Amino acid sequence: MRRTDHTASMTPRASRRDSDVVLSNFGHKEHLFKFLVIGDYGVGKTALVRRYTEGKFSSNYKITIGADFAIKTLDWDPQTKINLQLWDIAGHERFGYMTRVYYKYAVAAALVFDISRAATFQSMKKWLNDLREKVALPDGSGIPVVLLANKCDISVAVTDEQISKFCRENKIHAWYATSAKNNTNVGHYLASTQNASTLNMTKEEMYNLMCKELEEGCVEYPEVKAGFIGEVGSNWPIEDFEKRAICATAEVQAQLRCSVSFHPGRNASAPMEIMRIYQEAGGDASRAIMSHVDRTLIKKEQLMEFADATKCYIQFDLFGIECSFYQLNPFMDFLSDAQRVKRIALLKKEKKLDRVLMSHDIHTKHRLIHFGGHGYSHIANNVVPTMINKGFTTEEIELITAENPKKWLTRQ
Ligand SMILES: Nc1nc2c(ncn2[C@@H]2O[C@H](COP(=O)(O)OP(=O)(O)OP(=O)(O)O)[C@@H](O)[C@H]2O)c(=O)[nH]1
Ligand SMILES: [Mg+2]
Repeated sequence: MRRTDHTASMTPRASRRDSDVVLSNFGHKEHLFKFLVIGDYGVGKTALVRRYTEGKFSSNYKITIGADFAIKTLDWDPQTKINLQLWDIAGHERFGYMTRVYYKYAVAAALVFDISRAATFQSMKKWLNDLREKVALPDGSGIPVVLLANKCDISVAVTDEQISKFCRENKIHAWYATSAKNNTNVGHYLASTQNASTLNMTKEEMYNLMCKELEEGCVEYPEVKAGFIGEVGSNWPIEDFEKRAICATAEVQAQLRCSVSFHPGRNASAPMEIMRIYQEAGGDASRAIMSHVDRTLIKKEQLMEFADATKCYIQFDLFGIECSFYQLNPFMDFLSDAQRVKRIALLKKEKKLDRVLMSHDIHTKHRLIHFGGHGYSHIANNVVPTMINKGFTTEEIELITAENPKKWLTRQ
C-alpha cells in the first residue's frame, strides 16, 4: 500500500512507542498514533484503508498477507498535526498467531465486519477478546474501539439493534455503517478530513454534486433531497479546496436560492474572509449562517464589526459549553453562557436580533442528559429564563428561537 508523501521515510518500526512521541518545533506539535484495523478476511479492511488514505476503491480481492500499513495525516488544529498510522491486519486465520506482535503499542482500533455476512459479525467477539487480551493503554485500560459495518451498499444481514446491543455490552465507543465502494461515512468536511478524490474535485464538480443533491437526491440516499448546503467547513488559513467549496456553494446558492451554513476556522478574520469569498462568487449573504461566532469572534468589537459588515445570520451555537481551557486553541478565551447572552443583547441594541440564532453544538455524549450533561433542553430550560430575567421579551425570544430558523430554512 502506498504511503502519503509526508511519511515516505516511516517504516512500521517507527511505531514503537508512537503514542508517546511528540515532536515540538517552535510550538508546533506532531503526534504519531498507531491505529489497528481488524476483522475477518474479505470484510473490506484493506478497501476501507485505501478509500480513506488514497480515495480509491477496487473490486478485486487481494488477500492481505501478515499486515499492511498506511498513513493519514490530519491537521488537528493550527499547531498540531496527527499522523495516523493505520495497521491493516490480515483477517485470514492462518495469520492469527502474529496478532500480538502487530497490536503492540496501538492506541485505538476499528473492528470491521461485512454487514451482508452475519458470520463476520459473530466473529467480532473473538477479535475483540483477542485485542483486549493483547493490547492495553499505558494505564492498563483497554484501547478505544469503533465498529465498522462495511459493505452497507450490498444487502443487510445484521440489524442496527443487534449492532447497538453488541456495542453497549462490549463497551465499544461507536459504530458506523460504511461502504468503501460508495464512500459512505468515509470522511467529509474540512480539507484535512477529505480523501484524495474529494480533494481533487474541481469547483464545477462540486457545483454539480451540490445541485444534484438539492434537486434530485443525495448520492447515498437518492430518495432524500438535501434541504440546504452546509456546514461548509474551512480551517484557518482557508485552504484551496475549501475556497473552491465556498465558491461552488455561492454559485449553487445564486442559482437555486437555497440556504447555506458556514463553519469558520479558529481565527477572528475567518468569518469575514469566508463571507468575502462567498459574496464575491455571487452568494446572497442574507441566506447564509456563520456558525461558531462564540468561539471565533470573542471580542465585542470583532462581533459588532462582522455584524455591520455582512447581512448573514450570526449563530451562537456553543451554549452549554463553558470551559476553563479550550484545548483546540489555548490562545482563545472561551465565552460563558452569560457572556453569550450579553453579546446577543449588544446585537439587540443594534436592532440585529432578526439575524441571531442560538443552539447547542452537541457532538460528544457527555453533553447529553443521560451522561450528566445539559442536553438538548438546556437553551429552553436554562438560557431562555435567564434571558427573560435580563430584559429580553417573549417576542424577542420567539424571534431568535422560532422565526429566524423558520425564515432561514424556507427555500425562497
Ligand atoms: N460492495 C462492496 N465491496 C467491498 C466493499 N469493501 C470491500 N469490498 C470488496 O470485498 C473484497 C475484500 O476486500 P478487502 O478489503 O481486500 O478485504 P480485507 O478485509 O482486507 O481481507 P483480508 O486482507 O483477507 O483480511 C474485495 O473484493 C473488495 O473489493 C464495500 O464497501 N462494498
Ligand atoms: Mg486486506
